[in-house]
Amino acid sequence: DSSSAPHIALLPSSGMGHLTPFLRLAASLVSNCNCHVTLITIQPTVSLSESQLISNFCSSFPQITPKQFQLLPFDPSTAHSQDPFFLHMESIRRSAHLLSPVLSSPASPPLNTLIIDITLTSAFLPVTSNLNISSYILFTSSAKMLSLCVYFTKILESSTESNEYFEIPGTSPLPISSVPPVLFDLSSLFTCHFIENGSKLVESNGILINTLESLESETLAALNDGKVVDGLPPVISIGPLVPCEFEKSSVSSPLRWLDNEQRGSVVYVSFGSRTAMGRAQIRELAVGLVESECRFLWVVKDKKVDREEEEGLEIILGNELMQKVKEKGLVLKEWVDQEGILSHSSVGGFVSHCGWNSVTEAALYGVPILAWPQHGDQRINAGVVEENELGLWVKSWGWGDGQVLVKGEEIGKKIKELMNDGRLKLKAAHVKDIAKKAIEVDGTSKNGFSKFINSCNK
Ligand code: BUP
Repeated sequence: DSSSAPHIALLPSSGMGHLTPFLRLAASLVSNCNCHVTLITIQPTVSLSESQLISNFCSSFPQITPKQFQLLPFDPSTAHSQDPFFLHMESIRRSAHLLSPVLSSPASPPLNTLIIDITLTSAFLPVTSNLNISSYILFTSSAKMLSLCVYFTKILESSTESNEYFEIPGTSPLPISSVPPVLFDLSSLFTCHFIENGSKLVESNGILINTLESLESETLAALNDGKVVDGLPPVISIGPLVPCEFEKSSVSSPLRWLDNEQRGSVVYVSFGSRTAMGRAQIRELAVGLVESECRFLWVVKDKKVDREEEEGLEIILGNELMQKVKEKGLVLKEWVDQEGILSHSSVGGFVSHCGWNSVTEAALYGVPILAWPQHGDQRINAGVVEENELGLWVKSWGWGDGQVLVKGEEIGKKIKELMNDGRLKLKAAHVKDIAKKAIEVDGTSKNGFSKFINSCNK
């Protein structure tokens, strides 16, 4: 009954890792829950992929109202970060007071909820109280990472921490070696946002999280039972958010190449939308892929922001290595249809940085992961992968900061191990079954959506 369906506005943050789950959520609210949806589109975006995805989304969903949110001019030298995505988040946060006028025009039905990206929480919660609407936060990473986010100030205050683990009540010990290194620099922009957002979460009406309940049931229970912090609003797991048709248009697809490969024989290699490995490590990875004796589909990124990519892979690898790579696999330096790849029957393994969206997609399609976390939340997410036996993780490979150069020979061996591990394949297939159930009627994701919609209508 769409007459009682709420009107919900969504405010995504910078980068594909944030925009993608927001648009999947928006699509689900419109198509499965009959909601009225307003999408706040931030101008300009950092990457080309973001503006392309927004435009594809808007043409696929004409019933959604896009509202442009033009950012104020911003001088990056006034913020403590070099990362274009974090700087963009800061610029959105500094423009927060401009959102009220954008949302206050009369709407039918009237707007009753704003879903805010976790990175923008503390700056935009006041907007929802001005407009007298509910506020929900979308947490785009794992529940384990959420537990760190809400508990982090307590860790800073406490003097009793061990040198090896952070103890977050009700959850398994978190190795300090998995904590995002940037959090040890209290003056960094990321850490300032993390602390402010984490401490303001209690003031929201609820937290939606793109995780699969059964992968993280213990952590979710601790969060919801008030064990981690007192007074946290409901944490509702709505994951895995499902990839949609609009993500496919106008992106190149190597699916035809995969059609000619044998079932489960290809390893897919990608480190997400914002990780550019150092060139020496890219070369070792190339050697590793060649030595793995597996067929591979490798997506290479040489620059953090796609607009800046210029050099062909020949320049990075040199002609001889490039030739060998081309004989054994398909290598691309462009945006690909990851969902199409992970759901293809020829793909049998995924070398991944463990960005949370990639982990949820691997779970949904039952593809075992070789975790190679590079920065941020990715070691914490790799821990979730390892605990659930959705993949392997060689912890000694370290962060992707260039301090450890992992040799090609070792990479090749691990990939071979990943692709020949029958037990892991079964485990991953089991996770896939659970993920499919979660999105069916009465599944944890479907029930999470109902709980959220019901609370919007109260
Ligand atoms: Br690259 C790439 N095609 O070529 P993560 C990524 N994706 O569809 P990240 C493509 O972008 P954060 C490509 O399926 C996933 O949904 C992929 O998000 C898609 O990692 C998304 O995995 C990438 O969370 O973001 O980009 O590093 O750092 O925010 O986790």
